[in-house]
Amino acid sequence: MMSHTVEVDISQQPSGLRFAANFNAAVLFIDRHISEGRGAKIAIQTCDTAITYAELAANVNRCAAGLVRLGLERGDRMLMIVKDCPAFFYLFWGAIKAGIVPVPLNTLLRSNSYAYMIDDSGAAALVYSPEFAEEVLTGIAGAVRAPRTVLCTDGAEYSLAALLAVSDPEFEAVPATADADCFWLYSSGSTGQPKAAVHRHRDMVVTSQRFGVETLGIREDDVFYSEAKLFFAYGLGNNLTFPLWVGATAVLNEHRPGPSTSFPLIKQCRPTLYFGVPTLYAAYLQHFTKERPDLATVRQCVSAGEALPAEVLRRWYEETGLWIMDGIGSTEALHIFISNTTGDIRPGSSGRIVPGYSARILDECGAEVADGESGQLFISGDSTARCYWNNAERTATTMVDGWLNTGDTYRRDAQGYFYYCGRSDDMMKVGGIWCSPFEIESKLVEHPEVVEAAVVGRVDQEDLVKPEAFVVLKEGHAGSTALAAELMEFCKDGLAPYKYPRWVNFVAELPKTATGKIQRFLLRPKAGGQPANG
Ligand code: 3UK
Repeated sequence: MMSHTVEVDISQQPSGLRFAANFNAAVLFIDRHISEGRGAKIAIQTCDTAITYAELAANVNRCAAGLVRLGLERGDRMLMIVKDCPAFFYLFWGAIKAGIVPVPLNTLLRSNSYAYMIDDSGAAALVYSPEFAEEVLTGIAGAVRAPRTVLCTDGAEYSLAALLAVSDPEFEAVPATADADCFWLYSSGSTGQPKAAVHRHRDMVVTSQRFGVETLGIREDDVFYSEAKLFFAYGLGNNLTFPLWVGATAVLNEHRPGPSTSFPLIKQCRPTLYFGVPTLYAAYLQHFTKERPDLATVRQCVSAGEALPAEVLRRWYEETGLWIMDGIGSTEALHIFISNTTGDIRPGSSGRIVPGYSARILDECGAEVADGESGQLFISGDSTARCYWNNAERTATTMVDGWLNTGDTYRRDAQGYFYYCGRSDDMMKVGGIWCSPFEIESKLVEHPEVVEAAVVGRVDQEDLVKPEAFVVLKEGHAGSTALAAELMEFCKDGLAPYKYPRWVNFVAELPKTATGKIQRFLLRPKAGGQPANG
């Protein structure tokens, strides 16, 4: 078995991660723990089960063997619409071990998005949790070319559970290299069509070591709890790669995060590291008068996904005695590349560059700006995606000479602290998840009374961004509170639930350029329409 392992030289910090010529990440993140004597330790904890490292390794092998038996081959893509549960781990690592490329998808999406991703990826297989059957099966029906193999994790006759039951618990990792393609993650674009960031075997090692170990200080005795789900790059790092890198324990919540599902689990599993998003920190603060989570064992809270308003940070500290470490990451970079650190938390700042990464802030001409001035943030580091799948144009504009254009406007002060100043495009983050104005506008104009619509980000009383719609109605129709409510419901029905506009304004016309392009920036309540921190 160990012939496929790697030597990652983690003694050479921060300069040298050395990968063996033959490198399959699954050996390091899964099998290593058996050879290092962690077989009996709990790797995954849920509200009703605990999976040891030995069980995890055996099920990863069964999954790899089972997928191969189903006819999946090296390089084939396997879409995963799977809730946070042990099967997510078996599928993700089983695929990687067999040289199959897992592609975890956002489980909140609708069938048309799944249909698009099935066709865009040319996936050979798709695995889903029974909870998502309706949207997933409709998506498959709507795709031009359905995946050859479709598997439900359990509950169905032809299920992953049944496959594991008849598969071998031993599996030799397929030879790979640190630079070989390993897994993909989709990221949304401003025109609404998502694009897949292609990540390599080494990328998870780099994020686990650079941000996990060297910045956050993750350890073997940690218990990880992530409110962000595993299908986000943020959640995938927090709860899947980081714990498995140091041989720690991950706590999984298969339900939507919120006081009723998270608080009992936190009480039961006693995490030491807590990963949230600004929207949830703010929502929990609102809820504190009724009920509080038991954070007695937590030594560090982390936030990412969107800017953490300074006020939320301060109030969380007042209420819990815990500082939140805000950091910016992206799907393309895989995890956090600029971050605050324990003992050095600057409210309103994203912190400083994470070791192993470099940042440049450029003006429109591509020249580096002076300290204190804002510009486009570019970063480089060893965990950035090789390319976007099947999209040479976006690859060429986003990944330039080893630098990744983050699409964010930032400024850096003389001490090296970075301050978020908004997006450079029209995209917005709602609850840490991408929201394309174009997608919401397209939905609104499907309504029989709507002629056209423009959507922008507006900050709410918590300083967090939510979509706001400006709608032009057909002649003879008048705006009303009832119609505004109807349009919100209409959007909730056809879009991922977090994407509906929280405010609807009826207007006579929309501001347009001479070429007819909507000038969304003229509709934004203030420059950038972004949180007023920093
Ligand atoms: C925004 C932030 C200000 C920013 C992510 C941690 O969010 C993640 O990845 P996505 O691809 O989005 C990336 C974009 O989100 N953003 C994220 N964090 C912050 N803006 N302050 C922050 N702290 O626009 C960025 O370009 O969904 C976060 C780890 C892994 C991730 N993928």
